[in-house]
Amino acid sequence: MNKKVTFDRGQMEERIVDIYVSADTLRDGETSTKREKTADTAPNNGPGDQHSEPDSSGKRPFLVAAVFLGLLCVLLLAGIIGLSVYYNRAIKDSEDKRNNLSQSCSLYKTNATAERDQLQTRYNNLTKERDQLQTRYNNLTEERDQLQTRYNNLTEEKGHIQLKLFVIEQHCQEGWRYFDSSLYFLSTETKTWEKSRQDCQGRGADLVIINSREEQTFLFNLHLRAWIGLTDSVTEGIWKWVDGTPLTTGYWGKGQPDDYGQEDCVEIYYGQDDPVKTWNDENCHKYHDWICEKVV
Ligand SMILES: [Ca+2]
Ligand SMILES: [Ca+2]
Ligand SMILES: [Ca+2]
Repeated sequence: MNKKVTFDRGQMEERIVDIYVSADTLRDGETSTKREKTADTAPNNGPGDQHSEPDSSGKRPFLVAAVFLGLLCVLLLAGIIGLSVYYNRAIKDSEDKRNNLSQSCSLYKTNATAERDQLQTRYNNLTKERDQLQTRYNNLTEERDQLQTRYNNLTEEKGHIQLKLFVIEQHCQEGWRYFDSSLYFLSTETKTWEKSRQDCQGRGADLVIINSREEQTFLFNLHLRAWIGLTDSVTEGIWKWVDGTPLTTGYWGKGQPDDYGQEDCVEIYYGQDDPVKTWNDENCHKYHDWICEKVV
């Protein structure tokens, strides 16, 4: 029995040994051999020695675990410290980048503001220059329009003058006289006042109307006794020109008009010394030369 027990204990110890061998496979083979020898000699020892060996081997796993846990804790602590350092460095780098970015933004904002102010100043100057140019353009446009109007008027006047010169030249070739914008036809025969007027109208004119002292003098210097376009045949004493206008200034000769024997038509004659006192009212049926006038 004892052997059996011992044998059984031996088996048990062998199993225990096997367990520790498995746990200490990383240890060297010498130590394992010693344990096996010890297990082989264990049946020769007393009961007290057989119980002390298993107790010493049973504490080692816990020691290994403690060491392992300690190492694990050290590794964790080192990892935490490393992460903390990395985190702090990352935060510092981030703050540095943010500060740099903030400084860059501030500088960019300052430059952008200065550039914007310069552009605004240029814009204001260009706007002012544009307004001045617009004002000059408006003035030049107005001046151009005025010059264009003057040019048109001068062109029109030139046309009138050319036409007037053509008419004057043509009439002068036909024996008419020109004075102060009027053409005068001097008859070469005698007729009554009414027939004389019809002759003038047939020439596109009428008996002369004396409008000024200068015209009176001009006619006086022609040394003619001739009918002029003045009559009071409608109302005695109310002298009117052939265009219907009333007489305002008359160049009557001395004692005229006298309506001697009903004289209702007027002649100009040159037998006086004073050129502005040469008119006489005369019988309209008498024959005299006549003077036609055409205003050009
Ligand atoms: Ca006249
Ligand atoms: Ca009369
Ligand atoms: Ca008379």
